Amino acid sequence: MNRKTQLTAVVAMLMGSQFALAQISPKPIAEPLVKHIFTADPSAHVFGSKIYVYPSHDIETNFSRDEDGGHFDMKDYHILSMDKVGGKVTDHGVALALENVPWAARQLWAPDATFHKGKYYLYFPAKDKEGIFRIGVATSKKPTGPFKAEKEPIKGSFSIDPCIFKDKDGSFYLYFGGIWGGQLQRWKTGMYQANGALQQANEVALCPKVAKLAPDMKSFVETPKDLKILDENGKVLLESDNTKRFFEAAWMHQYKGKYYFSYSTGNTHLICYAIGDSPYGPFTYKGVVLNPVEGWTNHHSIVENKGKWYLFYHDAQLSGKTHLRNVKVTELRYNPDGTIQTITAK
Ligand code: FUB
Repeated sequence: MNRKTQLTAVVAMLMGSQFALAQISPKPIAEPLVKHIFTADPSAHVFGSKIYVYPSHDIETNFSRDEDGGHFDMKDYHILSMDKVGGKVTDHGVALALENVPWAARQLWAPDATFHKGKYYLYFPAKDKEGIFRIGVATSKKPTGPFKAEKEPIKGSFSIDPCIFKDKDGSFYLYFGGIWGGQLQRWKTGMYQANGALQQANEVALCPKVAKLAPDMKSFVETPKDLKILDENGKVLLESDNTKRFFEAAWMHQYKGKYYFSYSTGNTHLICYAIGDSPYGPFTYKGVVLNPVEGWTNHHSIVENKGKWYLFYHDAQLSGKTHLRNVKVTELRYNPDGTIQTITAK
């Protein structure tokens, strides 16, 4: 074998090995829904005959990267719509801007939306003027806005990543919470404590929160409750179960009469899910919906349209930067026993 043939053989061997392919050219399974702006944290819903996506709108920022997520410095929301998955995606422009939220100072993070009695409701987290994350609500006659924000955040709300869920009896529940930059660890006592510490490895993991909404859709009827996630043996997850325990990005959906609570594990970058029999839980951990994507964060929503189920998610394909993400969609499949088939997106 001469030198040229030897070299060609080595390159061919490297390119042919799984390792080389994974390292050299990871190929994502889906393309960004839009490329003209950065978008993240997609909450998808079907209203009428269209799919609407309520994402965060990522932007470049002067804030440097920190453990509190200061580099996620979003200032408005844009809503996307499409007739079907794979169809043309429309960006409806600014639906709500930070400057029009009287109580908010910065960081419009992951939102969600719902429809009730002729109105659309947008739920969103932002830091108030004291630097504390609260959850606000804004309303519109149209799913694409413009939305008008309430003067104050929802009383008794805190932390981030609201998910609004309508149960079969017509009641609405708000799920929320996020650790680290999302400040959930500062609310362990029910009061805000600026120095609230993260859990130790042997302590019970922090729970996401759930509260039932009042008929006005702008207030809670109760103090937010812990949403318990148990392991296969009925034991509550510990902080050290960090490939299973909740970190942020709550989502709730129903499938064949069961409640599916899904969420990100944060620093282990998975979207996991747990199944329960009531909107309040308890939930039993079942597995992974989505393996880690490009970028630090992982965030998703699950929605049915025209007889198929879809996972909306994000990665950092366009920018390669964790705080400049792009939303995507792929089909999600259930096994006959109701478990979800794990998706690997890259
Ligand atoms: O987009 C800002 C934050 O990043 C979200 O609130 C988290 O879920 C993570 O995706």
